[in-house]
Amino acid sequence: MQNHLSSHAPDTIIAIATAAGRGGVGVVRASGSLPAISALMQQICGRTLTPRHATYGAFCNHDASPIDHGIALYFNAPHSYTGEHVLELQGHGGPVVMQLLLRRCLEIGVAHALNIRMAHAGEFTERAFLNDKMDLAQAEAVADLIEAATEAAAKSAVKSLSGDFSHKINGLVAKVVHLRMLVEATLDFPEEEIDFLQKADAFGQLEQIQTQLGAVLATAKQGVLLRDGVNVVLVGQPNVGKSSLLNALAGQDVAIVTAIAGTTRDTVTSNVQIEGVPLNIIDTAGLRETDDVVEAIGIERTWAAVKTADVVLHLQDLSHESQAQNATEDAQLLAQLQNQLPAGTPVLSLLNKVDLVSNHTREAINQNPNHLILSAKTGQGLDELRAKLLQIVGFETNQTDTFIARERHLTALRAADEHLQLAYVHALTQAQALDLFAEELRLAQEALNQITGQFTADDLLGVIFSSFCIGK
Ligand SMILES: Nc1nc2c(ncn2[C@@H]2O[C@H](COP(=O)(O)OP(=O)(O)OP(=O)(O)O)[C@@H](O)[C@H]2O)c(=O)[nH]1
Ligand SMILES: [Mg+2]
Repeated sequence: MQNHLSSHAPDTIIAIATAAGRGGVGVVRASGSLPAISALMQQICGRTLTPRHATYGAFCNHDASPIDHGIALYFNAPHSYTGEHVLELQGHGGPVVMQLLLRRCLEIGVAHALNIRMAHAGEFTERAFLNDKMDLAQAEAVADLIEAATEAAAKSAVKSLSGDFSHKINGLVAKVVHLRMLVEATLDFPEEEIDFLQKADAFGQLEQIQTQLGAVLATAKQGVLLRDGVNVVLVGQPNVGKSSLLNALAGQDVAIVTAIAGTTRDTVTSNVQIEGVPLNIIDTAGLRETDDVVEAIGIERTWAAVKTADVVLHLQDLSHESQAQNATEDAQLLAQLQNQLPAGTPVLSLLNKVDLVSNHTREAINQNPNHLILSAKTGQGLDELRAKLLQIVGFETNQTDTFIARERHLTALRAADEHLQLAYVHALTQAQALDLFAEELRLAQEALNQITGQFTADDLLGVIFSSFCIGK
């Protein structure tokens, strides 16, 4: 890893590693220098611990009275999570006991001038990254595993954490480096360059890298969906069945449903998953002209929710008595939606309450492929809706080798892809542009390296690790 170690703080950091609140076990973790960790062992456990052995005993206060009894674990550098000397005190999981242990550690730091301080969010993992215990994509996967909202997301995070994603990136980088060497060697012999490159199948190699990168990008997109989930916003006129649909998708009564138009005022969100993709389904107040102050505020909130949508579901009521009137209003609503939404946000038309209409009407609508017909009441059409949602967001089911990924990774992969394309253009169109070809390859390599953290600005590292929880 480059340059990061120089900024490595020598302080010893401590934190409660377990979640806030009460639990069977609570863990205080310390990582840092040998003198500091040794002092903590001596002062709290009363002895020097054998590395990687569990030792049961009292955790003592300054007057030797026990704060708690528990298991102490010492990991000597570099054989620890952070690569530094690490001490873990596993006590009873109460907030006060944990605070007392933490305070004791800080006291020992002050008494022995040992620079022991509270850890920042993600600082243990940041040190693991700085000490080459893991690369940046793996470090990010630690946070993503902890945050995973579905089983599929957790499985993908473990894959990234085990290095699957990094391995693919490193494989690509190795191929780019090989090609760069070839091209740069050729730069010194301009008269033979094209011939030489052709013999070495430089273009074949480039195409192969592009294909491989395309496959990684496709998998990474799936990984981003699993990590970030999708915001699905339900909109429509009052009474069309938005809240009923939310309840049907959630499998429980989260929103109030009545036959009174204007029932929903606040937006109501429910988290559901389809094939492991986390979805936030957001029910909103029905859209119409109103003099009611509360309803008007609700409608403002609907428009605010619409702006956060990855997908909008525009619900319409098939059973409306005055179809013509409602069709006009729905057409206006759709125009308004398209006005408010960022370009490209998909809007799916749903015709609800199909259970109330005649076979004849149903068949007529079935001919129109732009609508999904369903009944929030009977559940008819819900499976089609789920499948359609996955299709719209681009999730492919039955993918077993998905690793978790972030928008940042997609940006880097796309940048690498663009540089490879430019490299191709330079090499193909102008024989004398081989230095540009080489330069684009270098830039592609740099973009790929951002994913694993070989070339990552310190401020970006700050952003990444500060989103972790404290103690990790
Ligand atoms: N028969 C039938 N009735 C439905 C269906 N979906 C909703 N309803 C009924 O339509 C009425 C309105 O449903 P809601 O889910 O409250 O409608 P909404 O769009 O949330 O309405 P607002 O909150 O007022 O905007 C209720 O009486 C529901 O039971 C359906 O598929 N079939
Ligand atoms: Mg409602």
